[in-house]
Amino acid sequence: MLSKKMSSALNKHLNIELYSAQLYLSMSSYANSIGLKGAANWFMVQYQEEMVHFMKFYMYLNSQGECVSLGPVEAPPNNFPSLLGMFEATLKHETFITSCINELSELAVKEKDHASRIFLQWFVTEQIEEEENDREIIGKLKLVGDNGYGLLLLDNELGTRVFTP
Ligand code: OFO
Repeated sequence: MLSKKMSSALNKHLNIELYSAQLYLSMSSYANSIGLKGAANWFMVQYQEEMVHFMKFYMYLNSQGECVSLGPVEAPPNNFPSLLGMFEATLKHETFITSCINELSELAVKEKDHASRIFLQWFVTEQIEEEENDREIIGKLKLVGDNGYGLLLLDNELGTRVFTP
């Protein structure tokens, strides 16, 4: 059984995962609207991953006998300065998510809630990968700069990402 504090913190984060999903769905649509089909695919896969994150919190809260409280979820932006700007915003958001997961983990330790601490472990590892992926793409985008051909090649690469649940 979860403490009130832990339950409410996990529930709050579940809604943040929903925001993450909507943010990347919005980015996918924006990328599509400016002809970057590969980036649109990359962000669509990211949206799918975020829905998995959301469902992990949902299932965990249910397994602890909690009734989740959904939304409201803030509307994400739907206009972005550039592909580089989108990935910089993605890294910034993921850094924020990492800090949320760290705070949840600290709370679990403080509450001696080992079940939640172990549940959150998966997300601690996941965030390393999320931030690493974003930094790698940002690095490539900076190398490409204004080179249209390079951007198209990179967009093709982003188009190869597949969702693996
Ligand atoms: Fe992007 O890791 Fe969940 O929110």
